[in-house]
Amino acid sequence: MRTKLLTLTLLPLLLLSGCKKNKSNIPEGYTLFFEDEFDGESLNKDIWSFEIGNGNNGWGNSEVEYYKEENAVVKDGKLHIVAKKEKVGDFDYTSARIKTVNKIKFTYGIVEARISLPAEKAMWPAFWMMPNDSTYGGWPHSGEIDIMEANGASQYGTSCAIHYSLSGGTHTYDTGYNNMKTRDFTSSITEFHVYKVDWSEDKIAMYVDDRLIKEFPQRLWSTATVSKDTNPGAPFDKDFYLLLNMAISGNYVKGDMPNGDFTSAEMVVDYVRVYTLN
Ligand SMILES: [Ca+2]
Repeated sequence: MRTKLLTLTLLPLLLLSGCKKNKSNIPEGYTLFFEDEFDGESLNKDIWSFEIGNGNNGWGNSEVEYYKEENAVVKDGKLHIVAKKEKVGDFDYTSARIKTVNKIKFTYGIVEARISLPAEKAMWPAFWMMPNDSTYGGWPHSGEIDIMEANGASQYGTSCAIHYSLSGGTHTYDTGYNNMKTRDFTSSITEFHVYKVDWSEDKIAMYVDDRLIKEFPQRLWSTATVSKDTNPGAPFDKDFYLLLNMAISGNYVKGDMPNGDFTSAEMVVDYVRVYTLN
């Protein structure tokens, strides 16, 4: 029901933001549920909310940036998430992190974004999804879907992952790695690629430029708070929302810090689109 209401609310927005561009690309059997082409002059706050600051212990990951609104810039039809050497309080770096919590949320669908990433040490850009209501409990019990993460020091690699909990309560995750060099790509993460998840009751499949990187079947995942027998799709059977951010340093890049001459780096997002099943 919630999904239907949201679709109706978004209809004028979809018309305005130009579904003309990609109508022919809608996967068969799917409907365009949401898109942001970043055609305006600022971030649409009916869609996105900002996260500000450094969270708790660097957002739980020992990240060193301070997130600000000013570091998310919309221009030339694209969103630029700018990581900078810039002092704010005790922090030496700034960046941006945005999310659609309580605004764009859905269960199952195809989610994709066209993104270019900086090949810059200590940068940790990500396109991911978190549970809107955490029905199964706090992280990791309600799950996390990482469509794309990258370590800026690795110019040809991105990864994808799902996080969840085992019956005893332990956090666990499964990952897939995309090496652009060994997959016939001639380009690096700095060029635009489409990062995509096909999320259904049966599987979560991750793609880069329509090449399958990893498929996570339902039998893999679980949550400690409900039985697999009664809730086989849990925790990935509830509404999730979208996030885009670029962290600096942190666990994923093994605590790497930017080079001494680092000034700024950009993660550029051309569009984000969500298709849901008819
Ligand atoms: Ca665009």
